[in-house]
Amino acid sequence: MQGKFIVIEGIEGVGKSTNLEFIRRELEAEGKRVVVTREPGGTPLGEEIRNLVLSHRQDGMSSDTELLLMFAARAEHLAKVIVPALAAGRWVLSDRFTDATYAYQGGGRGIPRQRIAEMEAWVQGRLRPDLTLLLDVPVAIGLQRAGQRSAPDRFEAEHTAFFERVRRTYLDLAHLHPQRYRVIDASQPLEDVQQSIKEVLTVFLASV
Ligand code: Z5A
Repeated sequence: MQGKFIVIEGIEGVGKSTNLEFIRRELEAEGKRVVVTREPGGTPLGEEIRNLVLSHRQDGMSSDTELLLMFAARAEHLAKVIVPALAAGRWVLSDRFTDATYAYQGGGRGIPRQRIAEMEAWVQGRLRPDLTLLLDVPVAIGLQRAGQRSAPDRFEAEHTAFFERVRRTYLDLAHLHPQRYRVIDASQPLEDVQQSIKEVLTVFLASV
């Protein structure tokens, strides 16, 4: 049987990495075989692209170049990891996917939505996540949580207004795709966030 594709999204610092392991454990406790992966990245080539797009060596990269690199990494990720895993009945749990492109390159950089939709159709065909967990926090909280770490990468160095547009785009996407989106208030204490995630997973698992 085909596996399921779950994606976790949100602005930086919302707690995606923190909650990824929690979700993996919940799914494995239900007997699912889980592949945990991330974007950009998830393959050797994709990780090289990740280094390119995050690095300050590439400050000034054009928005279209950035868009194409995100989809190049994604094409490799789909071909080498996501599609084979789903076909083998595994559940794929990804830290970000194409909605990050709508949010960052679309909302953040201003690339027209239609152009991203064309690339999405070309690279993915009809493959979309079965469930998207959007961890939502006000930008100030996300930046404050992320700011406790090392030097900011090329995206993290953006201004608050950029992240406000990214957050707005994610919330718009959740409104546009209510069948697969679940929005979690990630400004709550971690135990409450994980309780909310658990409730969403319980309903999802019962529905598949
Ligand atoms: N990008 C793009 O532009 N286009 C695309 O198509 C794709 C990606 C796929 C890399 O992503 C960049 O790529 C990203 C968008 C771009 N840039 N940005 N910004 P990434 O996902 O690897 O990087 P990130 O978003 O910067 O992730 P992050 O900063 O590591 O955030 P996180 O994983 O969501 O947060 P965390 O590390 O789990 O938590 C941050 C801190 O908060 C940590 O100390 C936790 O202990 C703490 N935390 C977590 N939850 C809580 C709660 N509930 N309360 C209190 N403290 C908490």
